[in-house]
Amino acid sequence: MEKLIITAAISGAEVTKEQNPAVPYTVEEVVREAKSAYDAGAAVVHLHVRTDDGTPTQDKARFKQCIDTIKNVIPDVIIIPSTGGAVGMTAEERLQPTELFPEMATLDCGTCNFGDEVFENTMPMMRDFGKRFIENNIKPEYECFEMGHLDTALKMIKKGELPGGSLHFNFVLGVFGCTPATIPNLCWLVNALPSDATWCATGIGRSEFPIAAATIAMGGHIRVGFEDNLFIEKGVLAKSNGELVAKAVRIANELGREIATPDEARRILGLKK
Ligand code: KMH
Ligand code: ZN
Repeated sequence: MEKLIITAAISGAEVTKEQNPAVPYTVEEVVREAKSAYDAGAAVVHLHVRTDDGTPTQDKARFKQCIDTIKNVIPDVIIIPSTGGAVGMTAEERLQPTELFPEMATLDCGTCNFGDEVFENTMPMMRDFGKRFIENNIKPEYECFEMGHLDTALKMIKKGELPGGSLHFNFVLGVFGCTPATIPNLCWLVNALPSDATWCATGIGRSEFPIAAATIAMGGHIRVGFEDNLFIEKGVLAKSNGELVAKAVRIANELGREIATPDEARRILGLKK
C-alpha cells in the first residue's frame, strides 16, 4: 500500500473560536496551527483564511500573507487553498487564490445542501473554475459531497472542461444535507473512481476518525482538522490541529500504514515541486 497522505484542514470557513478557542483567525494563529499539524505528520494543509475577527474571506492578499508565512516556517508542506470559500460567496471571489498559482487547490464538483444553506457549484461555474485551473496549471483536489458530484466531474474531465491527467478526489461525508458518513457509502464512491485515481476521505464531526480508520485500511488518504471536527474525543475539545493529526497517526501506526512526507505526497499525487 502507498504511504498515507494526511491533510489537515486547519480552519475552514464555518467553525468559530466560540466553539473551540484554538480555531485560527490571525496569520500567527494560522501558522501555529499549520505547524502543529505538520509536526504531527500532516503533509498537506487545506487552507481557508479569515480576517482577524474570524470572518471568512477569499482575499488574495490575505491568502498570500498566510501562505508566505507558513512557507517560511515549513517550506516543504503542500498547501491546498480552498476555492470553496464560504456559502454565498461569488465564483470570482472564491477563485482569488488561484491567482497565486498554488500547486493544488480544491475544486468543488456540484451544488448541495449545506446545513440550512445551499453550497452553489453549478456546471457553468465549474466550467469557469476548470478553465482557470487549466490556464494556471493548478492540479485540482476534486471535492465530492455526493455520487452525482463524482459523476459530473468525471464527465466534465472527459470533455476537457476540467483538468485531466492524474486525478485526485476528496470525498466529504457527513455534511448535514449531503451523503451520510457510512462505510458502505464510502465504498460506493471509491468503487466508482477510475482505477488510477488517488483519493482522500473526510468524515465530518464524530465520523472523522471512523472514516479515517476505514480509509487507512482501504488504501486511501485522509483529512482531519478543525474544519471538519473540533473534538479529540467525545466531549473533549482538541487543543490543536496537531492533536487531531497525532490521533490519525496513531491509528495508522496500529494498522501498519506508514505516513508520507510532503515530498513523498508530491510523488504520490504526481506534483512537480
Ligand atoms: N466551506 C464550504 C462551504 C472547499 O474548501 O473547497 C466549502 C468548502 C469546500 O470548504
Ligand atoms: Zn474547505
